[in-house]
Amino acid sequence: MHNPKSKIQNLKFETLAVHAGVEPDPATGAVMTPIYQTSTYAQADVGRHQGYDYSRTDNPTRTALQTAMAALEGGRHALAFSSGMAAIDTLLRLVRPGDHVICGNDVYGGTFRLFDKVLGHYGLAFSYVDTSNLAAVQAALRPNTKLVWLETPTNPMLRLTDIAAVAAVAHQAGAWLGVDNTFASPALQRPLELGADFVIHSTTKYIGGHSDVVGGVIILNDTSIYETLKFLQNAIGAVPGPVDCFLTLRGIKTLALRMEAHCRNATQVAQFLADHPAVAEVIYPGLDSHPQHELARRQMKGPGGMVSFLLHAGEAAAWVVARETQLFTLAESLGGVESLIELPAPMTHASVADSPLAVDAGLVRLSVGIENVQDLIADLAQALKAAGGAG
Ligand code: P1T
Repeated sequence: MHNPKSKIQNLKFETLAVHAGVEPDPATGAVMTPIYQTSTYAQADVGRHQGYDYSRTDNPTRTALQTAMAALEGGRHALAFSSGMAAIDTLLRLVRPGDHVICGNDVYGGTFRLFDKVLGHYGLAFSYVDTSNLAAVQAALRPNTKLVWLETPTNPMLRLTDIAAVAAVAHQAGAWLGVDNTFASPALQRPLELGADFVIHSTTKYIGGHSDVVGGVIILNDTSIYETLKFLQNAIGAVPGPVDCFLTLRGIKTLALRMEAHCRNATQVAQFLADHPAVAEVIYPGLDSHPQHELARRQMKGPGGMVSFLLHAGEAAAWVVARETQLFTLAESLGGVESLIELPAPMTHASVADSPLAVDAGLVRLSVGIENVQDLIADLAQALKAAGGAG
């Protein structure tokens, strides 16, 4: 079939987002990847099939999503999963009992829960350190450290880690570096190009972009580790269904455009909050006041769509703000076109309570959407006014 895409080299990110993984369907010429809603495939003879024998093992809609994600992260291979947690869990099967993992001390509550409450029981040891402090990472490395795991920006404190610097010290110690790139997306940051061994995403967030699908993905370059992970993907079976793969692929096409709008709006929202008398602290990598503003400029193409803040009046006022916004929906998750607000301590990070990762009870987290920013600011202004009496 005529396929002009293969003749053009070094496609830019916006072009990859639209085209990567998407080829006219060989059976019909359908321009959009069909939803191959099938569990199994007819075989011409015993063991003789067209590359697909069972949909836990492989499915063409999933193949298209995996190809697209590998291209977007600049990696050789990608594997898709039924959730971000399933992707992380499958990746952690590379680590064996007796091995040690260094994990950032500010990560999604569910990641800490998986490490601390599930995998810890299978003989894996975890240390939680501030990975933005290179000396702290170095000090935590042990002879049996197999993996350094981090988010940048982190959830929910939006701290950054210098990926290239941590990759160098991890590799010197014989450990892998895995980066959860969910908050940045490959439109803003490509960790494999900075030396990371694995990138994972909760594709539920910016990759899908419309809050209508849950999924995860691992991207990597090493072909022999890919073969192991491909074996694990099939053996464990936490795979996404074809409709979920289709929805995620559709979201990807506008990723570049959406991330520009998220960054633009979040920058203005962060500035509005920083100037507001009720607000004690705004955490946003795009503000000069962010302690790693310089690293953000160097490592990321834009500061992202997530903003966290604290109010002078504390936790009670934070609850009022979260209740009173109307365009910002009070909900967990992030990265969709619509704006969301939440309080990490009692919501997304409830599982880190009473741990060294505990989050300030008054912290408010915004996922700034792509609506008109004046409407978003007006919504926050009225909610902050309503919170005026609280505290
Ligand atoms: O929800 P799931 O697709 O399984 O992804 C888990 C996950 C992994 N990594 C990061 C950085 C995440 O933020 C998440 C999920 N986070 C939320 C639901 C949240 O509101 O923070």
